[in-house]
Amino acid sequence: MKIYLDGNFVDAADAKISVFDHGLLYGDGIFEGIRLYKGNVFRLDEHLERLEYSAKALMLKLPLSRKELAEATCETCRRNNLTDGYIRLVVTRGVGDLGLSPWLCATPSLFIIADKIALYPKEYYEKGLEIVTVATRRMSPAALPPAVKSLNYLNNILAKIEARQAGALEAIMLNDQGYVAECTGDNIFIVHKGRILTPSSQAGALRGITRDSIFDIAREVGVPIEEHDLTRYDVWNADEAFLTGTGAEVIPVVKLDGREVGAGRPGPIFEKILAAFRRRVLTEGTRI
Ligand code: PXG
Repeated sequence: MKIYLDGNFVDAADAKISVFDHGLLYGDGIFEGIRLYKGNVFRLDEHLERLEYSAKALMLKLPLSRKELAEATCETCRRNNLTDGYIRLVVTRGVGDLGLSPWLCATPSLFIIADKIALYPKEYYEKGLEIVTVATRRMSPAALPPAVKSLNYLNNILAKIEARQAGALEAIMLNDQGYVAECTGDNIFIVHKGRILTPSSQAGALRGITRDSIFDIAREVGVPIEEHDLTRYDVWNADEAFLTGTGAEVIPVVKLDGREVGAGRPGPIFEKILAAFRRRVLTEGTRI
């Protein structure tokens, strides 16, 4: 496997980052997880735009332009003869002395891994996920804007541990006001009386690229969709619920906190959305 690392393609065994990199020492860095479908990098431009927004928020200067980043991403796929897979693009603050200050780091590092993806087991796409709400809250925007896709995922990792301890594969995280924010690595949607509802980024949801595509799909299939504050009660009493993310794609939720959601099986609006999503992943984006 060839990894893009700061302008060069190196073998995976040689793709190494310094122990003085602030991405490792402080989680000072950003990333994107991107999907490749039959030679199409899904919504690459949108991913790179979000990367630029994350960089701006952290006052991190990206080492390449958007066009150059796109080219490096596609070239990484080509070098690995990959037509389907998962791309991880990471920008770290770079090497610096010990000490928090980002100004100690002269040059950011950029690496791109293009690899296979491990999805949720197939059966969950057919029968749906049973998830739980966990005690760990989504980071408050007053502490760190949740829209920044940073290398600080401990908050979500604590929630993931709680989910596993409760026997669930995914968990809902609430924001500090107690409203539903999102899951540990996925956005959440519910269907209520024919409308699709999802928490806003102000409520703590990452502006997911898959989430964005659901807005376009809902318009295409003629189902009203809007951002709305949601409580656990709203999800318990929804007709349908589903999660979206680059890794998970679109996956149904049939139980939350022991309560069946809707009929306890994937619903008709979910099925419609999923079918449209499967069509779009082959056409929306950038050919490698
Ligand atoms: N919320 C959070 C907190 C995420 O990390 C999403 C929502 C969905 O966004 P996209 O843009 O992917 O539709 C994410 C992204 C993993 C993994 O290994 C998950 C994500 C990113 C990277 C790795 O589970 N989810």
